[in-house]
Amino acid sequence: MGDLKQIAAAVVEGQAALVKMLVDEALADGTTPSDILYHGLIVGMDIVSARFSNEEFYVPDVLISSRAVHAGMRVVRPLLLENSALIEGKIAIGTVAGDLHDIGKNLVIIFLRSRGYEVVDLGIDVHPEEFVEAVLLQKPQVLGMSALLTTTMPIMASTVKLLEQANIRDQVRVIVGGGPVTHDYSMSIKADGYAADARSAVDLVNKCIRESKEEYHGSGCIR
Ligand code: B1M
Repeated sequence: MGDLKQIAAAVVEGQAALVKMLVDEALADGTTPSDILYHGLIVGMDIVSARFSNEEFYVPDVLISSRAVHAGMRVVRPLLLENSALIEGKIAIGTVAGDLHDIGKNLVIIFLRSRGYEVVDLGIDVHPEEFVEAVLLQKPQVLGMSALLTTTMPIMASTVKLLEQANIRDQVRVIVGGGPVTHDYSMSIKADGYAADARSAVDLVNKCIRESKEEYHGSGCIR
């Protein structure tokens, strides 16, 4: 476990080259790619995520650590995919129409990708029709919407309604987040879940993906 602790520490310190070297060494020593991912890279990113939540780390720290985690992921991902050791899950996520704020959304994406999820970044200023199109074309298990303005939050409700009208609401878990969004709001628009920050967004997605695999129908991931 010594190597894995070093990998986690190097992720926290944001040392990309060191992470890659330690991952290569651990593989050469016979550590499994799955152990490297779950007991090294993800442990490191969980520490980063906790420090970010506690305001010990700021956005640039997260970006530097994310570069480091991705240096390791590039090595283990192909090996994990060979063995299907990654949790299979696809998330499409965007900032709603009229809203250009994407720093928070991008952090959520970083944490999700660090967990091994495939993320389709729909960008900013995404209209309900574009969210619906993404569900039809990309077939994600989870659709994420981010809003930072009180004036753009209603787009989340319009999107849920449009998914219903298109008869595809039960094909996807809808999760929402962003500054003015609350748990109560997510329930009022019949979303499946709300996350206050990037760390809880990953926990929520984990739960949604597990539920979607059990052909879960009806109420949402957090209710
Ligand atoms: Co704007 N802005 N802004 N702004 N801006 C806010 C949001 C504001 C609160 C500032 C204020 O007045 N105190 C205010 C909104 C008020 C309101 O409606 N409640 C505001 C305003 C009014 C505006 C303009 C209208 C200003 C103007 O032009 N008059 C304008 C609108 C432009 C538009 O979008 N159409 C505007 C513009 C901008 C900039 C372009 C200058 C810039 C955005 C740059 C960019 O994103 N590329 C900007 C910024 C940077 C901010 C503040 C200062 C910081 C936002 C941020 O990035 N936070 C913000 C004030 C503030 O929040 N303190 C403000 C850091 C980020 C890590 O946190 O985005 O909350 P956050 O994301 C978190 C969680 O919310 C959560 O996880 C993230 C990580 O932990 N989360 C999710 C986010 N999305 C999630 C999705 C999930 C789950 C969790 O699941 C799908």
